[in-house]
Amino acid sequence: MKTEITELLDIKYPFIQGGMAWVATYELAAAVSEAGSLGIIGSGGAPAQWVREQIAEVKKRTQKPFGVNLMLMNPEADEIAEILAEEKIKVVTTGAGNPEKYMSLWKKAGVKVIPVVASVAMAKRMERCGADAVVAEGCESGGHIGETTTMALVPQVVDAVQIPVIAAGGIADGRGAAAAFMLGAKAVQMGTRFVVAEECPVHQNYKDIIFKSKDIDTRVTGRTTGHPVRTIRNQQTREYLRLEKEGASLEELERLSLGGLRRAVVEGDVTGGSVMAGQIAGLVKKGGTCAEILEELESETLAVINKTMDMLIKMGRGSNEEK
Ligand code: TUI
Repeated sequence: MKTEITELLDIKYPFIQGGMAWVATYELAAAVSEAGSLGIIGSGGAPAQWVREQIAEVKKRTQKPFGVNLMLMNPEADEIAEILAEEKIKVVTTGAGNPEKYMSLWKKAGVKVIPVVASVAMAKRMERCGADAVVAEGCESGGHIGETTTMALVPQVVDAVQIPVIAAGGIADGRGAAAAFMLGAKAVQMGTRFVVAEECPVHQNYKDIIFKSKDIDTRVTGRTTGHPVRTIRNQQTREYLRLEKEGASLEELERLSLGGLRRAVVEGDVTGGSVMAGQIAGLVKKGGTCAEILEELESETLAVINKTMDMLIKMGRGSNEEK
């Protein structure tokens, strides 16, 4: 499935893995890259030294391209940005902010830069400052989100920029991927689908909650603080939303959520922790290795596109009839 993105990144599949905080460690990133896609280490709020070690571990395990996501609210973002340039990381994605100030540093080091954006304005700005592509991430995604859905955001971003657009948010199978291609995306980024991959080292409780979740099981906390975050609903989200409704202070809310993601991912505390996952979690019912996930995504996507071509022929609008 050659697209502008598979060519740009020198990968086999147009399905890349989201750089999820705490979740996307070297084990997952190396497995996804080795299987033929782009694995991405998620820096989240981790210290710079941790990021350096993770890069070394991926390099030990694969010769294939991989990426690092820089979460821009990380207090050590400046230092991590330097490391990414020093290590000549093939692809850097960014999240939760504007990476403009690092752009020339990365471009000089030959790093391909793919900011994650949640609006047309940010996509245009990123194109102007030299981004190689953008990930247009709809609010169906897990974790830190914007306002607009994938269905509405992707075609608007596609129309607004010349660089290739990668769709993200609410996609976990071939139907979603085919739909994203119909909207003009040149690849798809997935998070929740890769959380349950065999090679992904999150606590089994985290994977089990995803398998058990239904369509209506995610909640968005933090809308009042300006940092909306989507997670699977649990005791933590109930308590947070109750406090938010009562007008609790920022400090009180932060105290509640601090370390919640680590508690869920590492300790398996899926009731009091923060189980970040997208709205598509309800569709994710099996794990599999990264290689199996990618092969299945490819065959499903091609089957959907083929079915669409059959549909056109039945409608009397197949390419042969039109000639
Ligand atoms: O970054 C994400 N998703 C994330 S980051 C994260 S780490 C975290 N942990 C605990 C609490 C909060 C966060 C978990 N999930 N997705 C990419 C993304 N970026 N979504 C939305 C944006 C975004 C938002 C605003 C990008 C740019 C932007 O620009 C604001 C500005 O500076 O104008």
